[in-house]
Amino acid sequence: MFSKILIANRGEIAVRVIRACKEMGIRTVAIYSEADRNSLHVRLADEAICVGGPKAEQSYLHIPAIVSAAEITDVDGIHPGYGFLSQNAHFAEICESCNITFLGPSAQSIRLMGDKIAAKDLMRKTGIPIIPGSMAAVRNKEDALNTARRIGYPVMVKAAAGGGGRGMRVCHNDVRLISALMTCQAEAEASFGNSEVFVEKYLQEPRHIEFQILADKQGHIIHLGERDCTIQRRHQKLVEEAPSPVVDAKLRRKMGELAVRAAKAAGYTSTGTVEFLLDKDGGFYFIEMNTRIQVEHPVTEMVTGIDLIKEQIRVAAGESLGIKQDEVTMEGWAIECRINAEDPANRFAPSPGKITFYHEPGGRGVRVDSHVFTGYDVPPYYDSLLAKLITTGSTRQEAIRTMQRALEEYFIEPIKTTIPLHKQIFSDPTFWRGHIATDYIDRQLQLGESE
Ligand code: MV4
Repeated sequence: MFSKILIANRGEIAVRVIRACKEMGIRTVAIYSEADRNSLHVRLADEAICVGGPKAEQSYLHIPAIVSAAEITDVDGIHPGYGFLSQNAHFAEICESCNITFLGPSAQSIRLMGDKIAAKDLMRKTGIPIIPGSMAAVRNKEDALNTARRIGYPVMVKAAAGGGGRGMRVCHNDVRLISALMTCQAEAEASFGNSEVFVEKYLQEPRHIEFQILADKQGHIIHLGERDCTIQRRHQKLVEEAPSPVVDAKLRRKMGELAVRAAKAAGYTSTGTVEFLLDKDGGFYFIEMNTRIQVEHPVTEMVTGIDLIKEQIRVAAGESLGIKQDEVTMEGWAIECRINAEDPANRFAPSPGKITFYHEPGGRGVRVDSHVFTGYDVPPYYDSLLAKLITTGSTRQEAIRTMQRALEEYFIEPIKTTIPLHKQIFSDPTFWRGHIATDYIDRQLQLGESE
């Protein structure tokens, strides 16, 4: 087992990993930027090293500084969290070359699943349903037009190196397709250094259903059920829940078996997530596999009782899974909402600044994963996530009612947050019915934001 782990991240996920390490008797090293000098993860870790300036490129993305910190403190593992370097195959390779275990899958799995075209092709060969469309990167306009004619409009143009919805465009005709190709290729080159794009059938109002995977280095792979992440805004998830209100036991078995088969085909180890789109008549299609622990992992922990960070550390240390597929149970319901430092009444404009009064909800059925405290200065340099509020209940209704009660108790002053938006969502009859569409935020809450 590891004796000391460096957490190459910040915010709530760094706190989450430090907590798991402490409970496992593993010493921890925090890295921080100059802007995070007074942050909670620095205070909770056994050791802390400043790796550079406020910008992510100067610190949390600065591989030489992070590896130096790991060498100086003589750690035997690095946990990347999510975002930053968590899906950077080059970083994973550098860790391994320094004889430091990267707490995640192999660099090869990261690279393979990072290329959405190669990942789709592997799934097609493995017999996993994929969305009809181009089998390779679009070569030219004619190629794209031929694909669109074959599958029929509307179609979606997606970046091969994208993911999570970044670099996507919906097209309803040839003219829009041609212009979307140009913009997507340019955006993809700028954002990912890879201009490859592909075309696939646009699914109307799908549900985003993802399966949590846990795989050890001895070849055992299980799934821990699904999460429904359909409420998103501009591909940023806002609310996640487990189980999904639209997945029954039969569909869960079918999708779970295919998620495990996808992970096996990718030679996967560690925690991972296989993402599907479920359409209105029950058809489902693989869209991508995330090779990191995800923001929304707590809802799976709450209904299965499994600590995913501890399992991720155990399998990285070479231990076999301590649980078999038929021992995995899902009890009750869990819902998570993301409390971001953004103003939903002002086009989700970022709202950094000093927090002069902070009070977290508590009581039965409430979990808060956060790094925030009274006096904390929310920096403008990183993503806006302040906290994840997770509530549980024996039924979905009870979990929602507990969420409504918890949101009433949550005070984060004086900055703007998404708390008012969540109060609106959880009091909306459409949400209570569980039949939400993908443009829910824009349509149902009249926020007037078009994609
Ligand atoms: C799609 C789609 C419709 N058709 N792909 C992909 C990543 C995920 N975050 C959003 N993605 C989508 N991919 C095809 N071919 C619609 C979405 C989508 C979405 C899907 C489920 C739930 C919410 C969504 C919000 C925006 C877009």
